[in-house]
Amino acid sequence: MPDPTARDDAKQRQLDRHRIGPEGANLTTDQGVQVDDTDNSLSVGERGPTLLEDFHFREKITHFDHERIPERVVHARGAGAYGHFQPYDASLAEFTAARFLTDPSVSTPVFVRFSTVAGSRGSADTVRDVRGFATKFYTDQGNFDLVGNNMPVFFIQDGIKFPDFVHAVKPEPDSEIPQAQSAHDTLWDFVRLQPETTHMMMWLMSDRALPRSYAMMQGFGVHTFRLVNAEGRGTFVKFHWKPKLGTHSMDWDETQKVAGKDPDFNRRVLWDSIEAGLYPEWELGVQLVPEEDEHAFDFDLLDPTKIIPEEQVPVRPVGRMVLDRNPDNFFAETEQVAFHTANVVPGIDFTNDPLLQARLFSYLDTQLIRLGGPNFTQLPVNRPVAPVRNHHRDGYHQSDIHTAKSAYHKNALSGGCPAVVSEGAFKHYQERIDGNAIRKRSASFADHYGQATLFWNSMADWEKEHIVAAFRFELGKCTDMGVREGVVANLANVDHGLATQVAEGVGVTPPDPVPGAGHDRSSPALSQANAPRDSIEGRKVAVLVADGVDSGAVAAIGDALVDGGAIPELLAAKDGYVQADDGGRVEVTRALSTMSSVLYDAVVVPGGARNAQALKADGLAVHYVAEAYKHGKPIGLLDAGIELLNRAGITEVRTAESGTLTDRGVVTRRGAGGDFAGALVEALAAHRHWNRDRDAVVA
Ligand code: HDE
Repeated sequence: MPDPTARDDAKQRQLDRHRIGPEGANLTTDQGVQVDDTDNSLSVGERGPTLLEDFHFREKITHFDHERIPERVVHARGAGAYGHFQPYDASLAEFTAARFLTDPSVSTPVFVRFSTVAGSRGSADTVRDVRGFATKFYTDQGNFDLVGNNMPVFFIQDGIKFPDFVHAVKPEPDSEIPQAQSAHDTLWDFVRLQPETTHMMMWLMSDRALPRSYAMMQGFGVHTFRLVNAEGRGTFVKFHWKPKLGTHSMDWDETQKVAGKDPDFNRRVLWDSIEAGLYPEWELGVQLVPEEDEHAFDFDLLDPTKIIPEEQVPVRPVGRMVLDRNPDNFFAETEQVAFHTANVVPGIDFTNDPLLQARLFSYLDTQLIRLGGPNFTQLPVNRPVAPVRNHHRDGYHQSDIHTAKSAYHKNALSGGCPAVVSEGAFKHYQERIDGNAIRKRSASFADHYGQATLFWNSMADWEKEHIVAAFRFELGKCTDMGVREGVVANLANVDHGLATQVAEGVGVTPPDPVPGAGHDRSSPALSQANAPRDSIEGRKVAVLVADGVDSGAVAAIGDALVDGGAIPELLAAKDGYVQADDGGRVEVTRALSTMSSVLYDAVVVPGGARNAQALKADGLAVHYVAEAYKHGKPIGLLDAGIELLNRAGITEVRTAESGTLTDRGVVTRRGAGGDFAGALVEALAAHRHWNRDRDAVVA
């Protein structure tokens, strides 16, 4: 159930002062003058020209004309929510002075924005892409922004290449095609010529690029940051978000279909789950590396194309974040929120990662144009809850009224205020740096393949199959054969088997093995096969019904799913209700035609001879079953409902003779025996079942 107390925090109280509703109000101009007609402009006679003096008309149109602001140059498509973060205990105090990470009595309000990277604001959610995972902590020591992604590495090592990378991945400049896709010549041309992209491309071709929901993906700060304790001692740190529901993905064919059936899929799931009180939750964790171990790894900690394997440095749990409130206004909050890697609080500092250093410049710079001047930090969503006092003045959209005569430091006229004090102030970490100005990448950044191989080696067989299929799809869309060849040649440095399989799929001669390439190390933490599979929370289940349905079975299945936090929906040929086998009515949630199997995590067909007969004759219902099978989803069938399997062309599955049986994630029951609902819940918690001949099914 929604916890109303969770919403009463310092940030929400601050936002309340800006929230305006229409209740009981009359329509006015922006000047507060009441308006008696907003449907007819002022004209000379009923059929004459419109008059310039119609200030209401002019104001209304002018405001409308100026409603749009530039979308983000990357991460334009996003969805956000408020919540709070709380540390478990004070154990991190040894490493950081940041109160919000070390005082377990402090609950810090947050705003999180999830996003895709390449697409425009109106593009589909479920495209193959990296997901942004940006968190603004409104701490009592100022705002801290953790502007992360759902993948722990990045495409490039130095921020100076970022415009090149983005120009390559965005739609091609002549035709502005394709939208929100990486499968095109310019991206892969960039990739083949920049081998440092290899590790990230392995992640992008994996199922990580197709998250089932934002609540089922990890988040990473990517760069190595620095924690600084009260004595000024630094410790290297990598930030991790681990989702309570585990890390789960969708099928590539499925995501492409969802992009048409419901382009708002991820945004909608986030919104609906918060409205339903199923609050998304993550655990914040840190990997800590003492400064003296800076050079103890076979990669450079400053290189953002590298992870620290969790087996080498475990992720230490720090606290919990829960998102429990949707925004009131998308534009005011989700669109105008401005994250910046430079927004740090005492106890957190930067490192010399050249990608991070570039970001420290870029975010403020882009926000100055996107949000129209330097006062965007005063926008309600961006305002810190910590007091803000300084000598910054004026500029577009200044909404504070500074009463002091003195806008300078030092002053005596305002009693020296605002005062510069040492206690509680941010103090930059004092790192000793000595060197010549030089444009040269360190040799310690040179290995572009070792961790790409580590990732590949760590994948389960089905994950490897998906990666090969993704490379084949992407390169298969490239029209330039040289691009295909270049990428395949590069992949030979990762794994010869991978390169060969990709080559065979895209009509390119398989490359020769690269001497010395590859190794046999792996990191089990990288595989989604090892994600927790103990919850069905948030999973949606389509229960197909027609007249004659076994209403007892429908109720029992529904109860078991709702108990576990899943969302069953009853779909029939038409909206309204169906007549159950016992003569009663079963309410229909939606018509089959308004939804699609790709919008559910499982499909269930209850028993009842007439029910099964009707569903078997309905091509759409049969398609739900076939397509769910193709996408590895659990399917539950009872008694006569089992007949839909054959009709859907699914022949390899063993079904129950009597009692309950699960085979390849298909749960069947004949008669009364066994725990059908329990078996279905188990199959649903397992998420997807890839041990099927999915290609044999027409869907
Ligand atoms: Fe960003 N990035 N980025 N980025 N980034 C932006 O800032 C940039 C990078 C990330 O929901 C922009 O306000 C540079 C890594 C997220 O509002 C821009 C470089 C990571 C978001 C920008 C990077 C990210 C952004 C566009 C290479 C993961 C969306 C609009 C040096 C750790 C935040 C804006 C939101 C947004 C620049 C690389 C994550 C242009 C120059 C690495 C989640 O400033």
